[in-house]
Amino acid sequence: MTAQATAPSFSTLRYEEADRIATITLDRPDALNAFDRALKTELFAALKEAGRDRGVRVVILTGAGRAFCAGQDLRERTGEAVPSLAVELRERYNPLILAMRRLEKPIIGAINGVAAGAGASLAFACDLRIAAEGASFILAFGRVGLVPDSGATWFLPRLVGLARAAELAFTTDPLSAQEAERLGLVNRVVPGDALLEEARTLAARLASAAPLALGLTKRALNRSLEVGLEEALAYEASLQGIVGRSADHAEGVKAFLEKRPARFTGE
Ligand code: T3D
Repeated sequence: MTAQATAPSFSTLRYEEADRIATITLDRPDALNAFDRALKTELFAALKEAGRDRGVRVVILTGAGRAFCAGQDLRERTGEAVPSLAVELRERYNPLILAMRRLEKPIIGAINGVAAGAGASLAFACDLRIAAEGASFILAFGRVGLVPDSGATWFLPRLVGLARAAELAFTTDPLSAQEAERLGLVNRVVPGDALLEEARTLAARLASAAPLALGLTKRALNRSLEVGLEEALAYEASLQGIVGRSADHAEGVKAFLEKRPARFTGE
């Protein structure tokens, strides 16, 4: 266990860093961690911090209390001062989702409870999802007369197929963690009290892998969703040209031949 680094301070989330893992905990439990303006701003800043800090190799994203995230804070959507939702998405939610996909470090969503609306989108934007037994996903947008946003219409058909995505969006019925696992939307389901330990165990494994290779793998997987096979093959070759010259590749080969675990430095 390494000493905990000095973490930036936030008011709507907790940012903790230890053992090369940054854990971001959405921390507005009384509102089921719904996104108010401050949480969106701070989550964006926390992701930037995780990207900037070379000591961080993996991010865990979770929620405080009984929910993961209940989406947009609807208390901000009453009265005179309701902003244009198009502007809100362009300026706040969309940069957040893009920051998650562009962060070249794995993000593990530890889905501790309900993930609704943009909270579900946030879960979908993680690279891997481990869900607590009592967690659920709700495309709640339709319940308040909105369309799925923050990437939900993009991620969900790719994760579970078009028909399932349409059903979840049209009906807004909750999807249980168990059903989500069956559909391949979550990687595994664990008892609630084991969730963070499971996420940390997985994060520790990823934190000992070669960071450059992991980051470029995420980049290639992102890109694979947009391109044909020929372009994907060409891209893999160009990325392999980069990592093939890395000290970590040399170390991985050396460690294999010496029959010992590799010590990757990110160089
Ligand atoms: O607006 C834009 O910028 C566009 C982008 C939109 C993106 C979106 O996310 S739209 C969808 C917004 N989210 C929702 O519609 C979900 C609303 N919440 C719920 O449907 C339910 O709370 C849940 C199904 C998530 C959980 O239900 P339950 O019965 O377990 O809890 P509850 O009693 O409804 O909620 C507990 C408390 O959290 C309660 O506060 P109180 O009465 O104890 O003081 C409730 O008001 C609060 N809460 C839950 N969700 C939100 C919320 N407060 C503000 N905003 C919320 N989204």
